[in-house]
Formats: sequence, C-alpha cells, structure tokens
Amino acid sequence: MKKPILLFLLIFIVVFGVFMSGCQKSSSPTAVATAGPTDDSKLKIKGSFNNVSSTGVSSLEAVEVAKIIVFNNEGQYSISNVTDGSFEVSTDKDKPVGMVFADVSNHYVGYLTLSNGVESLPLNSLGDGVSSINLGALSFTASAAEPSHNPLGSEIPISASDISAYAFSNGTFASLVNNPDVDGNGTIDVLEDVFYRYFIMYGVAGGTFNGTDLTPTINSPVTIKGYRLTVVIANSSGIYPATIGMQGAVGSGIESTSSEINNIGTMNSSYTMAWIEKIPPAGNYIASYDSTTLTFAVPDQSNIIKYQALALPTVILNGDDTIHEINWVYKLSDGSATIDPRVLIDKLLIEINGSAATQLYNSPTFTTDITDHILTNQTIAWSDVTSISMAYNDIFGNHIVVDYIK
Ligand SMILES: [Ca+2]
Repeated sequence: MKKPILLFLLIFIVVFGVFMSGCQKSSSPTAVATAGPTDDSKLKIKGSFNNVSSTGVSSLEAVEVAKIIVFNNEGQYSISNVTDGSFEVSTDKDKPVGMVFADVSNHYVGYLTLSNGVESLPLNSLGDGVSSINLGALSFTASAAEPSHNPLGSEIPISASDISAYAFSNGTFASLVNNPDVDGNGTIDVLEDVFYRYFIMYGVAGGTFNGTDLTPTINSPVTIKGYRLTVVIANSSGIYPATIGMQGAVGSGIESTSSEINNIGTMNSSYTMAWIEKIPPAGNYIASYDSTTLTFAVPDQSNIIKYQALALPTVILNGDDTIHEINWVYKLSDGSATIDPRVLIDKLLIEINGSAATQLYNSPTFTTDITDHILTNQTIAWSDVTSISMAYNDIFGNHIVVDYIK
C-alpha cells in the first residue's frame, strides 16, 4: 500500500501547497486601529493580566508579559503589545490560532489554554457575526494561562463531544504553541521570521464492504496502518537545505535517518520521512541540518482510533452496476457518533482503486459542506473496485487516508 499513500501525499502537497504561506505578519496593532470595525474577516481578541492581586508565580509571570502573539499552523501571525496590563490583538477568523506570550526580549513566557487539552482557539468554529472575544483576566499556572472567560460554547459554539475530538486533533499544533521556539535559540520563531512545523500523514484501515453492502462496516476499532512525518520549514531568506536528518522518539521507527521526499520551494520547503507501519509514539522528534536543530514534541497519538474523524461512504450504482455517485457522513473513528466536520476537517477527496493498486477514479477536493459526489466518469464497474479511499486534510494540516476494502 505504499504507492497509494505516496500518491496521496503528493496530491495534497500540490493541492494545498499554495496555502502553506510562510511567515506573514498579518497585521500590526497600528493596522488594526486603521482597519476599523468594517473589516469583517478579522476578530479582535482582548484580555488582561491581573498582576497586582496576588503573590507568587502567577503575578511574577504576568509582569513579564510584554507581547501577545497569535499564530496559525501556517506561521501567519499577529502581535500586540501589553499596555497597562491589557491587550487587544486582531487575527483572521478562518483558522485555529494559538496564543503565546513573550517578554520584552521576545523570549517565550507562556501560552493560552482553554483547559481539557484545548490549547488553541478553534476560530474555524467561530459563531456567525462574532467580531470580538474578551478573554477577561488571564491566570497563570506555570506557563499555562487560563482565561476568566472561556469562549468555548459561547462565541465559539462547539458541542462537548466535538470539543473532545478537537482537543485530540489540536495536539500536533498545540505542541508548537507549547514550544514556539522550535530551533531552541531563545527567541520565539515567528518573531525572527522563521516558522517550523510538522504534520503527520496516517494510513487508516477504516472498514470493509461486506457481501453486497454498499456502505462499509467500520472496523472496531479502526487500525492505523502506518504514518509519514513531514517537517515544514519557512523563512524569509528562502534558502533551504536539500534534505534534513531526523531522529524520532524511541520506538518511532525514525532512527538516524534522512528525509525521503524533499519539496524545496521559495516560501517554504517540506521534508517527508519514510512510511513506517506503526502509530508514532509520544516524544521528541528532532530534525537537523547545517547548524540548526529543530525539536518537535509529538504528543500521544493513541486516541486517533477514537477521536479522529472519518468519512463513511455509501455507493449508489447505476442500473448496469457502474458507480453513479458516492455520498458520505462524518463520524468519529470509533463509529460512536457523527461529528460536525467543520470542527476537524479542511478538505476531502475520494479515490477509487482497482486491483493491483490501480486508481480507477480521483475526485476533486470537497469542502465540508459537500457530502455527495456524482462521478464525472460513469463507466466504473463496481465489480472492478477493490477499495475506496476517503482522504482528508485536517484543519491542522495533517493528512488522513481512510481505506475501505471490498
Ligand atoms: Ca527561535
């Protein structure tokens, strides 16, 4: 199954590569003021530090915070200074963002948490017409700051079960929010015009079309066939290494290796490791090139068989048993519940496979509001089909390829 996985990776890089822009300062505090309330694409996030009411660690760290930085998984960021203990920062509404705090020297001080593993703001689920969120006073516990007003369930209307799924999915991005100085030189990366991230591609055995069924039965549990890890580097110089070295966590299968697929660009470059037949264990995955060392703390991925999403297809045939259309519903990967796909998923595509891993059909990509596709080729015999792959990019740039075999 290596070839289909590789093809999907290349498809996604081509299709979605244009969105992987580098370090772009989306707005400055001055720009926010001049943009005014007519800019409906922007959200204002406000908050304050209660740095006079208590003693101990929390007040100490609050005093140190000089800047607020919000950034998304593509390295686009906005920055605001703290004035009289308060801040207001403006950001795009379309993607989840992490919020981190810096001192006057751009050193990392801490990050915003919404508790229960939600360490980014799921602005992809922002309520219609919401133009500002006031987090209220932030209280630190070590480097994690909790707001007095949690917007989940109010400005960001998202159900409790969807929050659990989001919390798992945001783990890879949250590891950058927890450590926004990936190159370890002491300065928050986006503030020195560099951005480093990683994403994971998973191959998932999702289920089986039993007998004459036209909807597959979901494996209980789904099994993870393997993964590829990709590191993305963006900088303002546009100079990138041809390849990178990689040492994964113990048991990851990434042992003193080099990237297998290298896509060198101008805005950014990506480096993909070989396909490994396991779930990546938690731990540090360390990339190296020239004199640079990048440390990515990959979180525990074992809940992928519970909280990841899958698109469950139903095939509809023509009278001559060729495929007319495929429709699908989004469910949690344990099959227990349907989910709102906007919470987790960016784009989906469908691949229909024949024997010997031949590809009989590739669909266009679909946004989450589309759940039905009439094939543009109406000559594909259902009897020739060996599997259907429902592949998607999640909102954090990870790629999930779910195979249903026949
Ligand atoms: Ca740095």
